[in-house]
Amino acid sequence: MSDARNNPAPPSATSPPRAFGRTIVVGDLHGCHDEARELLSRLAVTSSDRVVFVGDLVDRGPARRECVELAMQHECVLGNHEENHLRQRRRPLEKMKPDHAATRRVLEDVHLNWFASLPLWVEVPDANALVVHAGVLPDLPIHEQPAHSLLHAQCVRPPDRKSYWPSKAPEGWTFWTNHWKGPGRVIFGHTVLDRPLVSRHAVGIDTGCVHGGSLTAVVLPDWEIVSVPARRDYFGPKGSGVARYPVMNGVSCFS
Ligand SMILES: [Mn+2]
Repeated sequence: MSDARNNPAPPSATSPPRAFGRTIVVGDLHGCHDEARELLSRLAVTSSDRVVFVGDLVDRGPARRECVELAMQHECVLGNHEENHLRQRRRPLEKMKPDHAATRRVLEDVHLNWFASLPLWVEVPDANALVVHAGVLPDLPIHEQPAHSLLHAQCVRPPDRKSYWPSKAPEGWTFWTNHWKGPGRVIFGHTVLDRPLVSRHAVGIDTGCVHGGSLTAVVLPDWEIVSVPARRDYFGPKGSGVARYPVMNGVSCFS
């Protein structure tokens, strides 16, 4: 799958040189606006901080438009849920999944146009970090990564470019973080984890807020992890009725 959005990288994909200030990367919101406000408030975000959302702002949770409008004030990478809304942009509401139609009813053109402008990755050179929605394949520079991998990567078997859900992965396919050796430490969401995954070359921060888990951020350049608990389970738990699969370093995901 080719995608011109990041080729060449848009100006927003690379941070301006900055002598001080943090970069705060925030996990999948899925409409969890109360928790997002609480997290940014706890971090005492100021205008000298850079805030980057990992995508999947919408669907499932209670305040989808508010999450989009919050992210529009900062930076965001495209998530597979935003991409899905772009692909369904001209589909009549009655032909969409009810949850997706509910999102579309609260969004306007300005929001979808903003989705269409989102980069597939953001670089934070000062911290040698890359922000993507889902993951990357090993041995490919970021600008050669397939858009499908950036949006969906979970269990892979390089050099094959396919990816499987952990629950559907054949023998020998393992979570992408086991394969990626840099360059750069990749911050990602998309896969709901039972706790943040912190490894040498990857940091996973989707801790399933909309499923009653928590909303997690990683604060650069110190790589500090900060989470706030979900106020409730908005969509149904990942973990009951779905199985838990080991990902890496003792961290499991729900799939
Ligand atoms: Mn996702």
